[in-house]
Amino acid sequence: MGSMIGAAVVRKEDPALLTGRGTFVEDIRLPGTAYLATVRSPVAHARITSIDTGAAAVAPGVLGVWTHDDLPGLPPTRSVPGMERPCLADGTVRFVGEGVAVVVATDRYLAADAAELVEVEYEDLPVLASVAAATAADAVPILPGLDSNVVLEQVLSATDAEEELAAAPHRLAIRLRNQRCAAVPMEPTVCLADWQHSGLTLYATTQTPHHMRNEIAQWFGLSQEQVRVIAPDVGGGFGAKASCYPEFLLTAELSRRLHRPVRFVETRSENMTSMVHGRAQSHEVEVGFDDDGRLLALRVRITQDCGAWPDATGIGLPTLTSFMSGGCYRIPVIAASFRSVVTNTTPVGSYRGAGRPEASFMIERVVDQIAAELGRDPVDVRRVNLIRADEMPYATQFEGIVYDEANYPGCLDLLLSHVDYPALRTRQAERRADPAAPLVGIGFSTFVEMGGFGPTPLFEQFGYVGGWESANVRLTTDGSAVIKVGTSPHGQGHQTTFAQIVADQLGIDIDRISLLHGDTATVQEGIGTMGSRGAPVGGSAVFKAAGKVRAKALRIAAHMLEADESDVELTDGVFRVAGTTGPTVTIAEVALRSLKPHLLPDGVDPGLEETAHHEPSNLSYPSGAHCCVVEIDRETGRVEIARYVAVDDCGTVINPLLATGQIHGGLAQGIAQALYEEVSYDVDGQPRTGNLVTYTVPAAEDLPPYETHHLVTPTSFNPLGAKGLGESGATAAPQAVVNAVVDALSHLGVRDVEMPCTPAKVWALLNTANGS
Ligand code: MCN
Repeated sequence: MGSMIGAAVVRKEDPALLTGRGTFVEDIRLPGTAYLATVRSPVAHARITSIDTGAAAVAPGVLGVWTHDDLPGLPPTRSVPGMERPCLADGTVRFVGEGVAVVVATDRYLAADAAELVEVEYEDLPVLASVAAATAADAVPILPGLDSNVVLEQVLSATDAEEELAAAPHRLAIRLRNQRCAAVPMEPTVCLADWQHSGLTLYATTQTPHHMRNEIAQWFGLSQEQVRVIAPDVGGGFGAKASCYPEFLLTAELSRRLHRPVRFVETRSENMTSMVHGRAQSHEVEVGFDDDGRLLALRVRITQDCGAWPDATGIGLPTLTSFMSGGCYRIPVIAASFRSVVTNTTPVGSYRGAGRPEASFMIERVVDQIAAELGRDPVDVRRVNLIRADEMPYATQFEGIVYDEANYPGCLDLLLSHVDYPALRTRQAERRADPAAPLVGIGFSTFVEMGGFGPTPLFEQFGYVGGWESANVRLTTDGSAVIKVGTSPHGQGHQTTFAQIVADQLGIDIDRISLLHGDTATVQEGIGTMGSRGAPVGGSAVFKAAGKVRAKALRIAAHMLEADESDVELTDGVFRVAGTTGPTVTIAEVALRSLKPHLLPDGVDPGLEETAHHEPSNLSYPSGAHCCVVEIDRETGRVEIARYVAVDDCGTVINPLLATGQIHGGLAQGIAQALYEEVSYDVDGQPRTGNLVTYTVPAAEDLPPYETHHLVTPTSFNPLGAKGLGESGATAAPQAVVNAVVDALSHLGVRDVEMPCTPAKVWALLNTANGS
């Protein structure tokens, strides 16, 4: 058996998932389960003048109807202190979709029918559905007890960079918008609460079961041991399942009151207004540069629309955007600041990349605009600014933000070796000269992002216990291995990835290695899956635990072989004295021996089971260079991606097959943001994109085949050398696409196209610029 790290092993989890034999929350059946349906506000901002639950309460199958006032003592969901969101509206509704009442019935459909019978009367309040409206001079404060809708304002740099900007030979002011997106996981929010005398079991679609357990225990005044949170198979989360949703608490509380399990299954339309949205930032940028396009100073003022209630996962995101605002470039001075504004819209939280794609989009659009201003090639402008490999680790001006080993110019070189750039420029010129042909545009994105969240001091700002991850590896007497890990995958393939790490350490066949995760009763402490931390942090914990098992197994094997420990080696699951053909013992024999205390060396405890925590000493910073080639139909303005080439550096690639899948998924979301998706509201705060007819998620045929390549620069900050990867595609793609679209239209004087670059927008530009 060769090394399993780097092997293209097919996903162990797929046979079950592809044959409908996965176990999702909705598949879990408990006798006597009742169903909860939420009555949601149809208006964006109003005082509730009355709620009549009478008709609903006597509807068939109904077990009860509750409003905020009927549930005194039910805690709010966690957020910024003083701005906690109640589980049900507390007399005022603040966005369309906010829960006003809940109905529990014996059947899901009876609950839904009864919910429609709840009569709510509203007295309209002024609707502030945009940052502009919420920050207008006469805007009423949306949240109680505040005198403004700006809920957080922070300056992250000691300088405003004005001196350097003023001294720069060139200066540009640029406004950019990163539109609001929806996560749209295949499985919406689902939970099932079962409150027994011994405590609460909550099955939930969450990325962070231990964190959820800790919070719920605290809210209900229970010990952590009395709360068991289980995240079984989870159908995608993309960051949005790191939030705690009101229904998690409501089902728990109502299970307690009704003495029976209570389930909630969100509909797709509910999901579009109830699940946190992502991005929703705008940037005012000023940049100073010289004649070569060398960046001299950058000032970015970020405005975040955080929706009606600041979500715990959303409020810190502009900080991350600020940290990453310099991208992979050497910029002497950066001035970053932000403000977060509440509006009468769905709360904004983490969404694939969470704060870093916004930074990457900003700086990559800025670099392209500098190139356009100077009439230089965007690749050349990137080259003069990229931080070199010999400058790593590179300390940015933000304390604690230190880029690890990487080769940004190397990624660009590798990309260009796969793209015949001069030929593309020739094709572009030919197409421009032929009015019947589609326009061609070429866009680049050289990017760096943050993965591998911790370390603890950084990560605990987001409310988590720590930034470490834990793993336990146990050998059973048949020589199989069981891993328990604190990450909670929801599509990333940890079953396979972590089994590879253990297989590599212990020489056990991958089919004999299983993974337990997502259950706080069986898994030791854990943090969860977000911030692309599975491979670098969770994987490193698995690596360490397996290493401890290996060391102990080696000691037992040496005893069995009557050899000195330092002479014994483990190859393909077999221990022998190195360099000899003499006696051997297998890992299974050692595992069996480990539970026969009388046959163990002195001082060795029985069993082969070890736990390890990995606390990263730094984040990991995945990077890469992507190129997108678009063709634009001059008649319709439709943008088609003709080619997409991605070079990524995630350090050691644990599984190239899964890594490629992660890139593909991220690219799909990044391209979707660039071309198709946007959550929007009208002035009354009514969602215009409340379902999948109006919110245009691309289909497979809308997406191109991807060409992916890896440059491997292992990080020295964890034992695997692996950086995170799960968010890279979504971080890199939007600007590669937009840069290509703008490039295609650049001969018409177009400098920017706002995302999403819809046919209507592009068509209008083609026509006003008289380019058809
Ligand atoms: N991998 C690898 N080598 C590396 C890094 C990663 O082979 N050096 C592979 C491994 O198979 C690993 C997977 O990529 O299991 C993802 O690893 P990592 O980048 O560490 O990310 P996480 O496991 O922490 O996953 C979280 C990340 C995030 S933050 C979002 S959002 C996201 C994503 O992963 N949401 C996803 N990928 C998703 N994929 C699916 N199918 N569904 C989601 O909701």
